[in-house]
Amino acid sequence: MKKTTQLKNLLHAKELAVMMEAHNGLTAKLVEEAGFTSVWGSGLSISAALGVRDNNEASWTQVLEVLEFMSDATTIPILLDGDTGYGNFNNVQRLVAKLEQRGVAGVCLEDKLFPKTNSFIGGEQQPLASIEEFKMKIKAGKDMQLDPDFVIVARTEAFIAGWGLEEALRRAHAYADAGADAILIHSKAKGPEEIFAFLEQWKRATPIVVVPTMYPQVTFPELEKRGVALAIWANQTCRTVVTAVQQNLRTLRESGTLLSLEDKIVPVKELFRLQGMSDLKEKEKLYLPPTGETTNVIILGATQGKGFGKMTENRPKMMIPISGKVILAKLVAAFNDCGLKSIAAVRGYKKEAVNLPNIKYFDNDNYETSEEARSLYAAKDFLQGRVIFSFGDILFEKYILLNLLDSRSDFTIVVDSAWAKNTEKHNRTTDLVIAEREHTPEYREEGINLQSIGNDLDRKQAHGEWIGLALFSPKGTAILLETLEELKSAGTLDHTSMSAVFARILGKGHTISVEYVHGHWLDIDTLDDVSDAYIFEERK
Ligand code: SPV
Ligand code: MG
Repeated sequence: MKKTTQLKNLLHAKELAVMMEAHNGLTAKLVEEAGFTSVWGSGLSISAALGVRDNNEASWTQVLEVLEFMSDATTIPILLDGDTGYGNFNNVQRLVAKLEQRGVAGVCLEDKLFPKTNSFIGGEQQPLASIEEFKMKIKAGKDMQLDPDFVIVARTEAFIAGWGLEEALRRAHAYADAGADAILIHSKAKGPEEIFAFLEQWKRATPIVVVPTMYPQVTFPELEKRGVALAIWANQTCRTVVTAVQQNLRTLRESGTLLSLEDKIVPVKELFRLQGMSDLKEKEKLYLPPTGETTNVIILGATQGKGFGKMTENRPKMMIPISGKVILAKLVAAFNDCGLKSIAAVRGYKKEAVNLPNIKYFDNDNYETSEEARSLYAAKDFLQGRVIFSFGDILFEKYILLNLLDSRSDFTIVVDSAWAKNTEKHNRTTDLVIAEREHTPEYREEGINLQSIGNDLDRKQAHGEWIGLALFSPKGTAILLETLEELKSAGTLDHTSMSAVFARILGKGHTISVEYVHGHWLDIDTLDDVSDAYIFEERK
């Protein structure tokens, strides 16, 4: 039900309704959670919470901002204490329009003069607005509202200003005549008698609202029996906050330890709950691409590498420095740069030399007699959820990783189509790829799947080379793990390369997507590659 309609219904229900004060989004939410059915946007409390006086020191748009947070945080209606309407009829019209836009269900306007002062401060000196002028303010507000259920409460301060019952009634009638949806009759007397006297005389259908701050002893049945529609508990939330903060801060100052408060204050997670974090978590699942922390990266770097001479005497290939940073550190930085923080490296040769921080390590101690599948299997605890697989001896441009992370396939491998032109590399053993089609500028529109992969394919037919980067969806990772387990049971895990693992996955009928690149990466297989890598890195 619309908030305006809810408020209107509360005013016209048979039972007395109670409206509870709030002064920001959090307290408005707490009011709703406590079971109240409407919120009083108290001028006193909102200004107190802003650290200013209840004298229109906060501008009306500043109040509006607070109201907007309160309205967003709640599903129950809010009645704003709109003071005098912050000006004349024109200001009231603008106020009503803005409140409607922000989902505030109604406004209460009082017959004092701008800038007002709180009713409990020197009340008798407070001048009242002329009845005629105030009536037209009410009418201007009513004429402005678009939603017929938006509520305008007219509040008379006749008792507050010391004018007595007759003036209070005269004003109440005039405001009801002007179209007010309810009359708030305010009093600062220590007992409810003058309010009761007013109620005795009020015979009209226009509902009556009271604020029993100064006569808190009055009971519900007493008010209900006399026909009050709504009682506003106008400032007790704010006073509760002040009491609790004063007490707890004193305790903290005196004890000097946070422990003195731990059992007296809500846990941080209660704040998260009130902020609706669970809702955001649900939406993240719906709208966020599954990147970042949920993707595990596994870097294979168990081998020494051949032909690097002294360079790999005391460290494996992935620890060779290239322009001031070892290859593994460069890889980690590249993954971090794309939001990937959960990174593992598989070590083997000279594993003690592999000691970069913030990486999880797995070891393949049989690195001398085993191949890539064995190393990957060593990291099987990391084969969970979405996984990026990377060789430990490659460098690549960031966009390659970003494009790979965008893939929605269960298996995606990055294939370099520039390989076909790089005749120098034709003499090396590489993981050749035959895809459905060659690399064309349009290939992304339809996507291309892998047909075969291996280092024994016909070079003339090959569309490119697998660069050693791959992405597995959570389902893909599960299939990968199952495939590795099968190889283990068959006793062939030690002698299986990664390309052979992909070939096996293909053989099971799964589809592997090809993400083409044309250069912009390199692998480090020889000493020449190391100097190429310097140039590659300097150019980046
Ligand atoms: C407020 O809460 O700001 C009010 C009610 O206007 S009272 O303080 O009782 O005047
Ligand atoms: Mg007020």
